[in-house]
Amino acid sequence: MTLRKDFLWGGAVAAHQLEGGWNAGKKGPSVADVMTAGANGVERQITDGVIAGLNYPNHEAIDFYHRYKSDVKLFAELGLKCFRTSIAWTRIFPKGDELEPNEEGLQFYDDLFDECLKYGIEPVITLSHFELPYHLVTEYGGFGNRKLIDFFVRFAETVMTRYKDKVKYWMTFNEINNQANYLRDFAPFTNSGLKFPEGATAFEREKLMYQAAHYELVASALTVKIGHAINPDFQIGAMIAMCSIYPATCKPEDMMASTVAMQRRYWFSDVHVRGHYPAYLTTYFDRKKFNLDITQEDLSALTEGKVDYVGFSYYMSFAIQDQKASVSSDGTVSIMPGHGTILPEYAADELGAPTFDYVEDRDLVKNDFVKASEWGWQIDPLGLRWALNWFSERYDYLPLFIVENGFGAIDEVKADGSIHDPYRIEYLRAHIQAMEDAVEYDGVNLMGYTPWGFIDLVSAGTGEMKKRYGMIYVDKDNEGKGTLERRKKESFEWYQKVIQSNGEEL
Ligand code: P53
Repeated sequence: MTLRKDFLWGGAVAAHQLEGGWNAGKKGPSVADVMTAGANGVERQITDGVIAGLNYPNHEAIDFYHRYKSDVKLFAELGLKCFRTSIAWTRIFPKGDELEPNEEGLQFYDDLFDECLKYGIEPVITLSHFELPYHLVTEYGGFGNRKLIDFFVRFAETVMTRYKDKVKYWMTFNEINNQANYLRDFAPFTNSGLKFPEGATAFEREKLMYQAAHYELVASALTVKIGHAINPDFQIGAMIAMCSIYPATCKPEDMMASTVAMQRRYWFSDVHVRGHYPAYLTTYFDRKKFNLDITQEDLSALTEGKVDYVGFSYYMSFAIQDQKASVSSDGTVSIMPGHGTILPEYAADELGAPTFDYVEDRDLVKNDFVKASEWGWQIDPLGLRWALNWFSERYDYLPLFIVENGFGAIDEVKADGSIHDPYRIEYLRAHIQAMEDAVEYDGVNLMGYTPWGFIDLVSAGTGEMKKRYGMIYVDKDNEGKGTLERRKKESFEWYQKVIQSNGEEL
């Protein structure tokens, strides 16, 4: 048998994408509650507070808050060994800066975890999954403010103490590295509650992103240390969004561009795992003259709170090409086809320079060797095996946990109510095969696999319902209409067998 006997087969969700009940049980608004519904190619709007008349899909989501008992029963039927969800920070500390937690919120998760444990389903908990209290944005500027370290640690300590006998597996910050895409508003806001002033330069955005990420890494390290004191059996991990960045060709400059791009997108896990900043990054900080607020005490905290495992999401791979643009004598810049928009802040002299600085929206190109989903996500199962090897070599075969993987697609309900989703089965099968190959042939140390959104939920990126990942269908559309009824898709029975056979029957 390829996989370990206690392999954690499961399913993954996040509180804000399925619970709903956004103001029930004294819950406060989170960053997810001020984001409107977008669409494929249409960004979600971040509004100033909740504005009447706009569509905020996370407010009701799929109403798991009220339906968790029957849903967990269905999860048990699917055969899940673990259930990855997050604790909505705003249920526990509605504004984020209170000294005392909200008992009603704590009770909800007690009940939810009891319900899971009743069926032998192990909860796997993310502490911060795009759910920062909105009050911390308006009053403190989100994680751009050092005070957030204390607020987060208080929240983490509260829930780790409360659930110390119910939850063993934890993760600190979901996809902490999404904000490497700091020129967009979405990731810095969802990761860190950052809102940039109108007209902020690329330099100012980038600096603030690094500052916030630093405070988060310190908060994470302190949490790891405190968590281990609360219960030495705790397994506390990082959570990284892994999109392997291939060189578009074997041209040496493309190879170098891919190396630097990987550093800029994945330094976060280096700090989580090794407990210190890598030289490639401190050199970059010096060159850019960011002058970040990083104290000696922070650096000690990082060394004392190294993670036990690396959790990561994997959906797609990227490709990068150097020589993004050519500059003509009049100073105008033309971009090669397939490249994003060139930003005026990124002066021509940076292009083709020996620094190989990475700008996510500018530098990535389409990979013609793979197909993409309707949302343009490039499907690449072998990229998952590559990623497992990359983490393993880099972190000396530390345990890895694939905590998200899946295929967002439009499903059709037939007249008889059935839903055939062979495309989803095909995607999952190929990725599971790749992960099993990585264990069997490459020796990676793998704890588990929890496919994303195994019950349909609100998309994080677009706020849509129709970008579905589930094996369980939820009757609700993009406008928020539907009965919320749950239905098994064809993939439900398929995944049931995969789990039963410990991944032998794909
Ligand atoms: P949606 C970007 C790239 C990779 C993963 O995403 C991402 C994102 C942000 O959209 O997010 C993770 O719903 C995230 C989940 C999210 C899931 O991937 O945009 O951890 O919250 O729902 C899928 O299709």
